[in-house]
Amino acid sequence: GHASGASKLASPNSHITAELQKLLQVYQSKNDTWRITGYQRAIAAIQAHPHPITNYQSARKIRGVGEKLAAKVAEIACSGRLRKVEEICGSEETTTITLFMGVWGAGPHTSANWYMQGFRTLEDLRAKATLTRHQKVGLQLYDDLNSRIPRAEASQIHQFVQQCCGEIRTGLLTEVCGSYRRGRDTCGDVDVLVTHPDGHSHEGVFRKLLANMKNKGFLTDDLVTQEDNGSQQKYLGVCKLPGPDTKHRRLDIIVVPYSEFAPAMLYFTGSAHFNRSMRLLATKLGMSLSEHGLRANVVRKGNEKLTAGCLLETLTEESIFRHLSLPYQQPVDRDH
Ligand code: DCP
Ligand code: MG
Ligand code: MN
Repeated sequence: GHASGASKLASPNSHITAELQKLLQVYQSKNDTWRITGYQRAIAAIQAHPHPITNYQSARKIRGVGEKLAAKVAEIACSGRLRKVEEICGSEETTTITLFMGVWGAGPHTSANWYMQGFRTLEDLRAKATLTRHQKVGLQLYDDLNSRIPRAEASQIHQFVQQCCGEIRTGLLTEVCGSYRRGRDTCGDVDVLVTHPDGHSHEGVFRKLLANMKNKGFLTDDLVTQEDNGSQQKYLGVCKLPGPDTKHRRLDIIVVPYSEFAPAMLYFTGSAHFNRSMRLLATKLGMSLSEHGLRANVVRKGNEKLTAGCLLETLTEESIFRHLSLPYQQPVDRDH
């Protein structure tokens, strides 16, 4: 029913999983696959647990939580934190790998490798590391790209994109999604969705829009130029508003057909964690949710889909919640 569905999205144990997530990140940076799998499984199970976990016994009852993990869960439940997290997260290795992970395009694997090669500073990377094109951009713009974007500036960036849209075609619809739409005061990047309500005039917009924004000097670097995703197109890049004192900012743009507007907006608004919960719920109901749409009567064998199911009509975000028997959640309530 409604209540049980909603409780799956807002876990009473998120303070516990948040702390375990930090340990998971450490293990990811070390490529400790055994622990990574164990932690991911346990975190998912704790997140799905409908009741607050307050002691060792109740933690131990959860599938995937063994003795050692249950002791950690109990410590967090009791003291609000984990001593082990503080020890490890303060080490030189972790601090350095975290620094390296701030280079756009460098994940935990690459960062750990750089550490193993003896690099300790961004200077070391500049001078000695083998860098991809993305990582060069990420390193060059390290400070800019690692500073949060104030909400007002994110809005200006959106307006700039909107104006560029207006110059190439009338009637294009743009929405800022991501953390901005969830009401955050600052954003990591700006996520702009572009579509056209007539159902077909979004076609050809992607290339024209990028060309227009490049002409203006607004787009300064491409990270992922064109990621075709079915009928949707995605751009990841760097922009800079006109003026001497403006910073380089990460900008993501997706152009989608109007028929996929609502599921695309739901996806692009996130949070990523909210999306995972919602997709998991859809799966449990024999449906399948993606940025393209919601499908019903999907038959699965394990993780494999045996039938594609049938596409449900999803003209609005509200309709997607309704199909899943969930009460509607405003974007600000999806920020977890
Ligand atoms: N998204 C997702 N799964 C991912 C990455 C992204 O579902 N692995 C979706 C949900 C995100 C949205 O795309 O909210 C935008 O991605 P961002 O990386 O821009 O994340 P946010 O906008 O949520 O946060 P930030 O302020 O860091 O940009
Ligand atoms: Mg974002
Ligand atoms: Mn983004």
